[in-house]
Amino acid sequence: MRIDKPLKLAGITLANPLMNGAYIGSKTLRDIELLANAQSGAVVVGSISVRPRARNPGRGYWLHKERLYALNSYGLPNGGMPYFKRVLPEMVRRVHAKSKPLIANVVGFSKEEFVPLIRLAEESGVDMAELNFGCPNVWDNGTQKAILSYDPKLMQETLRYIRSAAPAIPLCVKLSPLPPDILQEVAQVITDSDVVRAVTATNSYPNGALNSGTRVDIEEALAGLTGRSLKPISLGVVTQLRALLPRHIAIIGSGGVSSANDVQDYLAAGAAAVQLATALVEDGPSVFEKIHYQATKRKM
Ligand code: RRO
Repeated sequence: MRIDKPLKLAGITLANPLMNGAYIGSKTLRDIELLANAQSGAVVVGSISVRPRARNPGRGYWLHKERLYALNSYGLPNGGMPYFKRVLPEMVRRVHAKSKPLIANVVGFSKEEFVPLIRLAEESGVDMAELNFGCPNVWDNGTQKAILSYDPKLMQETLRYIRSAAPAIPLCVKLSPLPPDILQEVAQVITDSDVVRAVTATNSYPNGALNSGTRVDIEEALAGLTGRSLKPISLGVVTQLRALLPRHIAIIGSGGVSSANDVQDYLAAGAAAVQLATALVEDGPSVFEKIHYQATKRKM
């Protein structure tokens, strides 16, 4: 299995199956410039919300001392539509200059909010919009905002509304790690939606508790779990989705990818491509080069 060969995903071409996931280092023009120069097959920008958002108070990110997992609670900080109206076309130019597609991860707090975000992506020349249905860390006066992934009915309504707006670019849905019963229902909703071309599985596992295994600053807070411990869970979701979704819906695996072996596991489970986030926080964009090097050595 080689990873340095082009592939098609939802009609767009990638030089290889590696890309960053939307993460804390994929939000500004400077971030996107760095990612454009990395040895990935695509770049993801975001998450982008309608209105600008500040970070949640506190550190935002904790790594287990033996790197078994990370926890994050940033709360979707980003410049919102005002910022991305200005910079998204330039982000597209810089990523296309490296012969890669740009994927925009967008998040609405209602079905209506997704549409202007998708329009912004289309008008800016973005190649695919990834709908973030798994954002775990947004709280309002002590109440957590709904995580769409766990509410198939709301997801169905949202996708129907989006379909009626006739999006002009392919759409991908990024899901949370789902338990088996909800997973089957969600797979059916996505299949029936007639508007989804790809699924990213998975976002972080919501509402992990900070504890003594995290390195510093133990606080009373809930946070999304990512990294190595998430991998078997996400890999299981990919395996189940691949069996349930029709072949024309591609799967992007995400959760604990930091080596060629991880990539191979996701591709073997039926993913067409993979996203990295925690490994990028820890090691920076050179992790892509490391994976290509490992893949050559392993004769993947
Ligand atoms: O910003 C975050 O806290 C965050 C988001 Br929007 C997300 O989708 N997943 C995550 O783990 N953190």
